[in-house]
Amino acid sequence: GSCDIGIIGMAVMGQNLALNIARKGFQVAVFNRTASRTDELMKRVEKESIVPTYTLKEFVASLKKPRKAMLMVKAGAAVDEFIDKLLELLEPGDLIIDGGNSFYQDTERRIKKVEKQGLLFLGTGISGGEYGALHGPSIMPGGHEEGYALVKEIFEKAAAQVEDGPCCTYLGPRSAGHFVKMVHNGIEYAFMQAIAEAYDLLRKAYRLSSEAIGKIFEEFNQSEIASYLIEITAKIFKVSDPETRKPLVELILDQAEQKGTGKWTSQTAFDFGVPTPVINQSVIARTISSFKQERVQFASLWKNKEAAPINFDEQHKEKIKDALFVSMVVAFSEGLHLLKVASQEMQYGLSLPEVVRIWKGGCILRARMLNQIQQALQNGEGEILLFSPTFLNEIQRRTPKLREIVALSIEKEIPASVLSTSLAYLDSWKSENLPANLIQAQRDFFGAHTYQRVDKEGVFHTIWEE
Ligand code: 2AM
Repeated sequence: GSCDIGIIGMAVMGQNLALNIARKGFQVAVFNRTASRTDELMKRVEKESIVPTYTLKEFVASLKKPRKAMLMVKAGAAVDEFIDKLLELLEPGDLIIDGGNSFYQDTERRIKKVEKQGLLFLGTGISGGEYGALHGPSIMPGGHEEGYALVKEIFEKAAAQVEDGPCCTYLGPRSAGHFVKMVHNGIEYAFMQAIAEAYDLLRKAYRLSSEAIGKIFEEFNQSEIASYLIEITAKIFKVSDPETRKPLVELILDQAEQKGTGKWTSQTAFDFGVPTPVINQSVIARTISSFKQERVQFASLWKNKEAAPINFDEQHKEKIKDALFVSMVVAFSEGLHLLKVASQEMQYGLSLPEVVRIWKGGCILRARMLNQIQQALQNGEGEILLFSPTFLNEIQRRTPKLREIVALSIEKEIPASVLSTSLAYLDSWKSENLPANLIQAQRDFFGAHTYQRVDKEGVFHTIWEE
């Protein structure tokens, strides 16, 4: 065969990635279970650069050796099915790449299976949505380093480009790539929820119109919180429904869905003993939103009263921006903390400055503040980003504003659980004393779990009650 790489799975991400790679001068074989999607893609391209195939055998035969077969199919069973089928058709030395959002433990299992047969495997996170896939995503590969060498040129050319290089680098062995992508998505959940809460305050506490809110986000996107998610938020408020002419966002049912990457981040953080409350809370917020009917019912039982709106001025705008800044830094800090601990536990050997570098373009998390974060990590400032001298001042200066915004949400009875959790997280870290002494006493009381003392060495147990 003559193709430099083959892609299986011609949903939008797969199609766009194939087009992107083909445009960079590579020949790409494509395959999809349902042939119509392959045909759909072929209508979008100059022939030659993309070779449609209609059986897996034909797909494999069209690939140059060592063959590179990339899966862009739905995470889960479909990935296992294709790996099994490919293992029958490929040869030792060939490479299988999983470009989906696979759970890292699945990737651990798959890589063992693939390498047992002498083939190479890469578990690769890809972020950037449809647009990114076509114009340059952030690519997060992990697995066999020899495998990466086979696709380095293709991936690095297909990836988004920023001033310090392509947004793609080999991250580490086994599931390192999928782990990093999972955490990326966890942070993404937190950003989205923090932004949504800011929106909720703007519309409910200040009673601003969608149009006015859109303008505020547009301004935010010229500030230190400039980021892809702020940018698309500003754009969303500009779109109106063609039928009713109302802002479309106001007509969208307030039930958030999830595919699991945020939940996995939280579950994994619990497994590794890393506190990620803001990420956890953003998963919970989506889950609560899904109980729409129940919320409607409870709201009518509760008989909410509408509070009088507050006048909105520049100061309020600054406060909300500062609150978002702190929440965003906290979300990054939590995610990076998890990556740091996981890298040790899983022996990924992750370079956190490199992780942050490849998040600077292409991906959903791209944000102006990543430059500073990268700098702080390169300087080796602190185990936890919050502690870095670079961010300490930035956060300390803005936290009183976050506190005011959280106080406002409480007073106005508007849930802002991610913003308030960001604050509680900061307040916990900066507490020299937490009430865990009482927890220890309770544990010792009912379960003889023992405790340590602040004034002397040793392990103690007390008969608290005769
Ligand atoms: P389809 O077009 O044949 O449905 C995203 O859903 C992509 O994953 C699509 O390309 C889809 O193929 C593919 N996919 C999902 N489940 C699959 C399965 N069990 N077997 C093969 N392909 C699957």
